[in-house]
Amino acid sequence: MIINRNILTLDEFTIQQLRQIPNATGELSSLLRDIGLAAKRINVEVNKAGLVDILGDAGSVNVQGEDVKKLDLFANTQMVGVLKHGISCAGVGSEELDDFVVFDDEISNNSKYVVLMDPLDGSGNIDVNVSIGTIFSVFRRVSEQGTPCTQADFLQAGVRQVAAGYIIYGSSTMMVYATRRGVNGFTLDPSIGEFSLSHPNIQCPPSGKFYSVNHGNFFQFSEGVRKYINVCQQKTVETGGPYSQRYIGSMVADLHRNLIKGGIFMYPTTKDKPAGKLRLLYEANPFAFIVEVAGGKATNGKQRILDIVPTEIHERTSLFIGSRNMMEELESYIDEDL
Ligand code: P6P
Repeated sequence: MIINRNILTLDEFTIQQLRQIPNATGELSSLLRDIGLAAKRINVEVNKAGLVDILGDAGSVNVQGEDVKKLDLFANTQMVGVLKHGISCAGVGSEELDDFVVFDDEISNNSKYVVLMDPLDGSGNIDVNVSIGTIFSVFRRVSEQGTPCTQADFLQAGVRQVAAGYIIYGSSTMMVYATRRGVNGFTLDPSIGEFSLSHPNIQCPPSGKFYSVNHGNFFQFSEGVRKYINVCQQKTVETGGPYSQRYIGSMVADLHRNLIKGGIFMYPTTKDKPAGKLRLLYEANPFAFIVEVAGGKATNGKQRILDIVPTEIHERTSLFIGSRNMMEELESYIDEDL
């Protein structure tokens, strides 16, 4: 097997991007490299889960009321650690932390950014070896540099993100991140221990053949959503199908597939979850940013995800996200609900 040594590593790529931006300080590049380091450490534990006592429940419940897995806590510790000890982040919000954390040291207080994250999404799938992921969202702080970050830094509309991304721990380990300059994917090359550029300038196909939804909730969905799902099931070659239903119950895996191949992912509100299940700040927002930069769309059924102004850090939302043409067909049915 010949490995192309001309492939850029994540570090080389972020520095190359940095050189193209006048007056750039390198803080964002440094932050992305920090996240890449945490991802490599998480990857080691995820890949050997089952062999060591890191599987299973940590014996606690998080603010979401969900059983915390040992790997959840490990991933959170790794992500908070690299960001706290870096030069680019003033504080973090995390699915695993009740409230946002202010790093409050001189270098952190002088940092430009704050980060929101789901350190290990889909952790319910860890014990059955299904792909899981880390999700992150980066905002430029609105509070004064030189002072501790504040809640306002974290409760910004998603349109103000400067970067967002995810790491998928799957058949290979990939880091995908977006800035306004584009979406790029990096595959971890075990031979050099570096994320290497494997998917430059990712574009979400305007149409696809995958629709992703938990059919177990079908009769809890609105009439418009049910109509659209029925349309998906009746697609033919002549009408852009046939479609396949693909839903693995791990958001990072489902959305990564649909981003690359085209498709639509739906997590509507249900009677059990009238505000939706997925979290706005560290699940919906980062993926909405990535998918929009790649040419797709993301809404809560009524408005663009990135326009929602959050009111609290663990706020939930419904989520419809994916290929532009599929989203627009969905919207024509949801509009009937309104
Ligand atoms: P359901 C995992 O728990 C998660 O947060 C997402 O990764 C995933 O898309 C969703 O929940 C699955 O939820 O209710 O279909 O099992």
